Formats: sequence, C-alpha cells, structure tokens
Amino acid sequence: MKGIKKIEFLDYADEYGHLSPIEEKKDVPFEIKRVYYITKVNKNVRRGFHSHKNLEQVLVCINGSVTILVKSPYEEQEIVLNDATEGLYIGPMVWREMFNFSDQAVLLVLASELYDINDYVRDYSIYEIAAKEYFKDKLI
Ligand code: T46
Repeated sequence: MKGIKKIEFLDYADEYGHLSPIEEKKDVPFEIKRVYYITKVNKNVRRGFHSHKNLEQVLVCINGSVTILVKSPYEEQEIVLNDATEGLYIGPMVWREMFNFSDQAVLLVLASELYDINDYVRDYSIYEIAAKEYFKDKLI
C-alpha cells in the first residue's frame, strides 16, 4: 500500500539476549524528534482514528502484539505487529487505527516531528477529500 512500508531492524542475538539498534536517517528514514509509547491498553479498545498532514512515524511493538489498520481512499490493510525487530513506517495522509492490543503490549512510536495538534486530521470525510488529492499522483 502507498504511504507505508515494513522496516526490518538489525537483531544482535547471543546467549545474553537480543539487541536491536534504531538510528535516525539510517534505520528509519527521518530524523527522530519525538518518541512515545502506548501501554496498558484494555482489550476491545481501538485507538487512532486519524491521519497526519506531515508527520512520519515508525511503529514498533516491542512487547506483545497489536493490529494496525492503515487506510487511504484507495487501499486498506491490516498489519499485525508482534516482533521487536520489525517496524511499520506510516507516512503523511495515511489513516490509522490500532486495536487487538495483547496483554502487556508495548507500542513504541518514533516520530519525525514534535507533537502538533494541528497536524492531525480526525474527521474522516475531510480526510478522504484531502487524501484523494494527496495520493492521486503518488507512486509509492
Ligand atoms: C499516532 C498513533 C499511532 C501528547 O501530549 N503528546 C504526544 O506526543 C502524543 C502522541 C499524544 N499526546 C497526548 C494527546 C492526548 O491527550 O496524549 C493523549 C492521547 O493521544 P491520542 O489520542 O492522539 O493517541 P492515539 O493512540 O489515538 O494516537 C497516537 C498518536 O497521537 C498519533 O500521532 O499516529 O498514536
């Protein structure tokens, strides 16, 4: 689907455990300006329901599992994140919803910008009009 991609992180594994480094502009395609994480989400809770105008993010489920619905006016996909060595890049103007959080799930998010409430598009009908235009000529 346009506007998203899976990223594989390095996994240094030995008898002492696993270590995955994430560096900006290398393992993720932007400078990391903000990090946040989502934890202790009850079963049946669905979060998100928005897109961003400019923000790029990489979601990594570093413990447990969570399902991410990513959607544009043209395409839609559900992706299960359950591997700490795997990231989901979500670019601008992709609608997202997060659900099916497992017990103990930890969703780590790396973001290209500081928090900006004006970057959110939460009304789906407004989103759809803007995203049709945005994705019209996009190749990836
Ligand atoms: C996204 C998905 C994956 C802040 O004050 N600073 C922050 O950096 C963030 C991310 C949130 N907040 C506050 C705003 C709300 O009062 O935290 C509260 C919960 O945020 P929100 O309802 O936007 O959470 P989600 O899970 O719906 O969405 C979040 C991110 O906001 C969003 O950018 O892409 O995770």
